[in-house]
Amino acid sequence: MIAQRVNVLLAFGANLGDRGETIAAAQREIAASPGIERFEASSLRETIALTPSGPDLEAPRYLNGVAAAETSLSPHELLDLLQRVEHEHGRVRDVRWGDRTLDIDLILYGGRVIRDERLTVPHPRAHERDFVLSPWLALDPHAVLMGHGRVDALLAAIGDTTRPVEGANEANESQEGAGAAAVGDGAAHA
Ligand code: A4P
Ligand code: MG
Repeated sequence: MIAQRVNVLLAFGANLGDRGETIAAAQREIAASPGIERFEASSLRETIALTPSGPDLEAPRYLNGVAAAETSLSPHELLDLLQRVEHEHGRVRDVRWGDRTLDIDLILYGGRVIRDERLTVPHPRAHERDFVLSPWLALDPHAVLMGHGRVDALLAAIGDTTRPVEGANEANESQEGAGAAAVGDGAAHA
């Protein structure tokens, strides 16, 4: 029997260490993992650190990006993979929303709504975060966030404070629209 594959959207963030290399290495590991297919990463954006008390211009800037993929993993198997990759990159959990070498969030898992002790999906704060919406829109101009609507409209409403990564060359730029099929069908429109 062929395992059913589900469209997922992952978000990556790092504000300590070699941020770009950490995210790139994590993405390579996830893309090569069993149960992950058609992995498609956005370009990265330079973003202002958001803390529980608001944007912090003094904190180290983040690099953020998203990736669309198909998976035959269950939501919790996928979270296990994401947390294993975070851990391999030295992620230490201490301060909530504190500085980190790598954070990987599951934004969407097909059309599923999940609320248990380990997972809340769709991610409850994605709709109000330019550092998620901006790279997602670059990857998929037609993206829709389940429960909230079109990503272009959401981003226009909150404003985009993110910036392209300085010195990013064309190889780092997203392949515009390439992720549309992976995220646009099912996951995003469910
Ligand atoms: N968890 C529940 N739902 C999910 C999900 N959809 N994806 C649980 C991933 N994990 C999920 O996460 C705490 C617990 O959330 C996990 O054990 C998992 O079971 P964590 O990564 O240890 O802690 P955290 O990331 O500090 O907390 P939280 O609430 O997930 O924070 P966010 O929402 O991820 O925000 N500013 C900029 N510019 N860029 C950023 O990327 N990120 C954050 C973290 C804050 N400020 C930022 C950025
Ligand atoms: Mg997190």
